[in-house]
Order: sequence, then structure tokens, then C-alpha cells
Amino acid sequence: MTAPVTLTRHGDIALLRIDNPPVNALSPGVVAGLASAVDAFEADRSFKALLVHGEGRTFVAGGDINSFDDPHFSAKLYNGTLARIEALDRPVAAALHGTVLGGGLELALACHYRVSVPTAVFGFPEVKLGILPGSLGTQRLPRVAGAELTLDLIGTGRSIDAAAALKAGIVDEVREGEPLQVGLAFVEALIARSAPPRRLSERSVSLEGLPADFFDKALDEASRRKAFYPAARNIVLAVQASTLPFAEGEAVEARLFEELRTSPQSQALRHLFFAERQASKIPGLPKDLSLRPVRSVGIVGAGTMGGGIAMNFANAGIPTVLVETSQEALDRGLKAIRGNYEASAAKGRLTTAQVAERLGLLSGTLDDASLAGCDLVIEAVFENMDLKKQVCARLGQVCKPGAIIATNTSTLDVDVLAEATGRPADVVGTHFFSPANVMRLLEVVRGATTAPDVLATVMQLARTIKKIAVVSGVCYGFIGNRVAEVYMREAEFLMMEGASPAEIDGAVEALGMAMGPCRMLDMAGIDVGAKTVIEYGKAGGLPPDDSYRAVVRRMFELGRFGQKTGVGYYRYDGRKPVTDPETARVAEELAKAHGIARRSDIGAQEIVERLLVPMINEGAKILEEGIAYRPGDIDMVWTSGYGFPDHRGGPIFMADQIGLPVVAERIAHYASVRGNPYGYWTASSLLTDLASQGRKLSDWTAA
Ligand code: 3H9
Repeated sequence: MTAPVTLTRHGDIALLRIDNPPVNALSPGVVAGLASAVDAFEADRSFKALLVHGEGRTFVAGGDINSFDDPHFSAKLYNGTLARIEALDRPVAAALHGTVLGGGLELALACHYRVSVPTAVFGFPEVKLGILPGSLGTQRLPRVAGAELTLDLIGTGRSIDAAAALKAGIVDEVREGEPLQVGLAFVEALIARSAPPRRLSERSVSLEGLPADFFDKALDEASRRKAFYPAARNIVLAVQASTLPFAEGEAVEARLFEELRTSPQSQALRHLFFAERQASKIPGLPKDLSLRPVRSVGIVGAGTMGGGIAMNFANAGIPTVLVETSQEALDRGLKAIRGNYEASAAKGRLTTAQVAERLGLLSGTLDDASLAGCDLVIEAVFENMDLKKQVCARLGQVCKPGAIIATNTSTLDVDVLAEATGRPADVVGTHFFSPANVMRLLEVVRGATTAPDVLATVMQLARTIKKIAVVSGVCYGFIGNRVAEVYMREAEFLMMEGASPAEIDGAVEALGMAMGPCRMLDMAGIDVGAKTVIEYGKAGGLPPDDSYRAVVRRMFELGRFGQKTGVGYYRYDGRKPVTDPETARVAEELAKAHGIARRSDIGAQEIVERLLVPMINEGAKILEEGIAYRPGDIDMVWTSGYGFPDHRGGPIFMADQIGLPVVAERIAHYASVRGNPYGYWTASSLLTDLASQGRKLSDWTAA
């Protein structure tokens, strides 16, 4: 193994090379290597300058996120080394390429000069991990780019390109070329003109042009709009401290960084960072598996779902044909797509040329024989087993050999649909979330006979269309809707027992949930929800309990479909939900019909437990049954597809933070007070086993 940091000679120049693939993250080895390289440079007075450079595809993409979990983590050695680099009495330059992020940008800012290739990207993404730049980024950046841009970049975590970095003064020069050669030429020029060392820590921060209450306002906004994210406030305080003498600002940054690093919010966000990357990995697939080429896509159904799915492919430059059964439906679908693109253009997110290009990649037809040339065909017709079976059977005949047939179902049995095609190995489930052109989650459902290359191709394609893909096995609702089912079940029981939709939603929204279950179903459509339950009943999946999801079924009968009809669990004043006494009346009537006792003592704590604990339990069953590959997959599904707060890391991560023994005790408690005739409160054996062993769900891996 090569050393992660080396110092070599290039004429008069000392070349410090960081080589820690894949992204040159600042592992403890890199940090120690940097310190040794500085020792060596200091000791050898024959060098006239130092050039810092990253080997491979990038400079340094940041601190090693794994290391932040170490209880003994300390940034002291790294920060001290950066101070030593800055203090060197011979010029130091950084040659920048790839992603210059977080601790990588902090290293660059400690150097005296910075040169970049045009394709490099700069930023401080720490806020997305719930922390702030902890190696003086909050102190050095304002000294070069000003407090306002610093707060914007560190507060949002957004990246900028080399041209913007040049304009902001973050880099001194942008040059085309191979990064190392660009760096060497730059340093040779520094030596030739006897350029002196320049130290950002010796500069002061100018607040010229900023209103006197600039930081107060920023702090107020962070507290109000990002109340769940302590990093937002700490970032403002740290940048504000850059107006103090450097050493004082440094101490403030260190304290605020440490507060965040150990916060549950940051632990949750770091968990999701790795969960997202893990989710794309499929255990057991051969490394050299060749993928099926996907150069053209067909979509059956140009409704909201089909249209949204088609846009993903057009956005990625893949020609896509939409098939409908009537000209009217096709025209409506294509018009909606055009409208979506034009709305994006009006907001400045797309140019007119981009709109034209994307629309040019989309076509429509009434003739499903046009699908014969497609490499991938996704059926996106109405969620009805008979209809989907018919469509799948037809696709089995029309699609060319080797084409992938995908079914966009949210609950139905993918194995049955695969069988209907007559070529089940080519079939996979692709569960897009609505609006499909916006939502990042894609559940990829592997059937019992899905060919490995089909699964791997769709996972790769998901990356191309910028989705977070999570693999699920076949079961009712897959990972996401299966967990949602128990959540909705309890929400409805709570309603029948006497809690109002506003109380139920309010309790989970106070945890940070984007939307409570009642608002969520009103938005998704009570008709859609009820039909799914009814279909599941027809397939024999429901418990023998007449009160099961009785509210949604009754609301459906009453034509209360949610936002689309202006009444659902709530009454809608425009898009604003207003409490509707009719919902309470319906719930009371159903409670009476099903012998459910009404209560007036249902508090927020009980609501949260009744909704969350069954989700965790169902998640554990999903793992036990091998439906999800790993615990983090369930967290990814719920945080990226269902508005579960990312600062809580997802239901499984949250279960571990609460403690599995507590979760197991709550399951037993509700089994005893609610009764358990239908197994709603039967604990998963995985959960109880892990709880008794003092282990966590997140650490569990399939045998
Ligand atoms: C920080 O810098 C704090 C500082 O202030 C200093 C404090 C002392 N650490 O995303 P990819 C792994 S905080 C550890 O698939 P891409 C990743 O898990 C940090 N590992 O590639 C994956 O591993 P695997 C601030 C990391 O090309 C592999 O590298 N910086 C790190 O799509 C490839 O990653 C950030 O937040 C890391 N920092 O995207 C940047 N980064 O193959 C975080 C990556 O086993 N990183 N890995 O699954 C990114 O945003 C993307 O990885 C990047 C490349 C854009 C760089």
C-alpha cells in the first residue's frame, strides 16, 4: 500500500501529494502524513516552494466522515498542521481539481496561493451533515470572500464552480490543463517573481456594505426556519466570530463544531450520508456483470405518473415514447409535461433551449407496437391487478428480446405481474413517487426471478436519472408503503378513539415530519388510499377485522377524496386544511359501529408512540424477512420518500436512539392496553432478540 501522503522533489519545488482514494478524504493517516510532510519541508531549506496536490480524480473532498463517530475525535492535529502550513516562510500553493470540499477547501485556504482547473468545484457541504467547517473554514473564508458570501456558502452547503471561486477571490487563477502541471507551472511563476507568503489569518474581515443587524437577522432566520437543525445557528455564530481576532474566532469555531459533531442531528445526517451510498449496492452480484444498454425508453400510460417518469429520462437525454389508449389522454399527458417544463423555464431553472431539447426527446403514440424498439419499457397504468396483468402480458409479446419490462406498482405483487409477461427474468418493479419528476426516491423491486443484470441495470439507470434507488423484495407495499400501512392503521384507530386529524398530524409534525398522516393522505388522495386497501382485501391480505382502515373506506364512500375534492380528513380553504366536524362525526359513528371505546385523554406522547412504534416493528419484520438488504435502506426510503425528518435519521435510526428495550416495552404495553387479537402489537422476534442482547437494529446485517 502506498503512503497516503508523500513529499517528493520536483526541481526547487517540494511536491506534497495526497493519495487516499476514492476522494482523498482526510483520514487519520492523511492527517498524520500531512504533519510529517510539513516536518520534512521545514527541515529541507533547499526547497523554494511547496505545492499541495491531490492524486486521482479529485483534490480533497473533505474530512473523513467516518472519523466523526470516534469519541476521541479531535481536529487539533489537522488544524495545527494547517496553521503550520500557513506560517511557512516559503510560498505554498494548492493545485485544485475535482471536488474541493469541506476540510479540502480548508487546506487550500491555509495555503498562500490557489490555482484551479476550470472544472473544479468548491464548497462547504458540512451543513448537510449537521456540522460546520471545523478546520477554520468559518474563519479563513470570510477573510477572502467576505462575510455575506461565506454565510451563504456555509449556510446552504451549495457548491460553486471555478469561475465563481475566482470572482470571489477564493482562487488566484484558473488555468486549463492537467492539474499537477497547472500547479507546477503556477509555482514556478511564483518562484520567478519571488512571491512572498500570504496568510489569510493575518487579514481582517470587512463588514463594509452590510447592515448593522446582518448577523442578528441571520441568527433569527436560522432559529426560526431551521429550528430542527442546530448547525444553522452555530454557523452564523461561527462566521460572526470571524470578526474577532483570529485566535478568538478559532476557539469559538472549535466549541461550536464540537457541539454539533456530537449532536443527535448530525449523527442522524451522517448515518443517512452512508445509508444513501450503501443503498445502491446489491449484495452477491458478480463484479464483472455486464449491464444491458438502455438507449431508449417506453412508458405505458401518460397520466401524472407516466408523464413524470418520462420527464426523468428526457432530462437525462434518453429518447422516450409514451403510449396511451386514446388521443385525448395522450394529448393531455403531453400537454402536462410541456406545462411542467415551461413552468421550470419561467422560474429560470431551465433555458428555452433546454425545454425544446427535452420535449424533442419525448414522443407519443397510440400504437404499442412502437415499444418494440425500446430497451426498457415501464408500465405506469392504473393500480389495478387485472389491468396491470393485461398490460404486462402484452408487453411480454411486444418488447424485443433482452428488453427490460418494469412495472410501476406501489403495492401489487411483482412476481404475479412478471409471470404475466411470460418472460419473468426480464421484469423488475420500479416504484416511483409522485411527482415522479421531482421526488428522489425510487424503490426497485426485485422479483423472485428478476435477472441479476436487470436489477443492476435499473440501479445504474437510477443513478443516471438522479434518483436514490433502494431495492425491496416482493411484499405488500414493499418497504415504504408496507411501513406506511401500519402508520395509517394506527392513525385511523386513534381517530376512531377520539383524536382529531389536527392532533394526530400536529404530534408527528412537532417531531419534524413534513406532513402528518391525515394531511399526507388528503394530498395523495383518499380514493387512491382506499382503493389500495380494497384491492388488498380482494387479494386476501387484510386482517379479519372490520374496523381495519374503516375511516379511509368510509371517507371514500362519502366522496371525500382529500384536497382534490376540497374535503377529506380536513376541509380545504384553498390549500389550507381546516378542521371539519364531519370527520369527527364519521369517526365517532365508526367507533360505535365497531365497538371501539371513545376517549378524551389521548395526548401527543401516545399519538407519537402509537404511530412510530408499529413503524419500527414493521421495519424489523422487513429486515427479518429479507425484504430490505439492510436497516439503512428503510431509513432512506422513509426520509427521501415520505417526509420523515432527516435530522432524526429515519425510523430505524430513531429506534436505536430511543433504545430497543424501550421500543419492545412500548409494544408490550400497547398489546396489553389495546388488546392484540389481530397481531397488530406482536413484536418482531428480531427486535426483541436484539433488545435483549443490548444491540441495535442499525448494526444488524443479514446472515
Ligand atoms: C468536513 O470536511 C469537516 C471539516 O470541516 C474538517 C473537520 C476536521 N468521508 O459519493 P460517492 C466515500 S466534513 C468518508 O459515491 P461521487 C463514500 O462513502 C466532509 N468517505 O462518489 C463512497 O464510499 P463507498 C465535507 C467519503 O463521485 C465513496 O467515497 N465533505 C467521503 O458520487 C465515493 O463517494 C463532504 O461532505 C468523506 N468525506 O461523489 C463531501 N466522501 O464507495 C462528501 C465520500 O464505500 N462527499 N466518501 O460507498 C461527497 O459529497 C461525494 O462523495 C463527492 C463524490 C461529491 C465527493
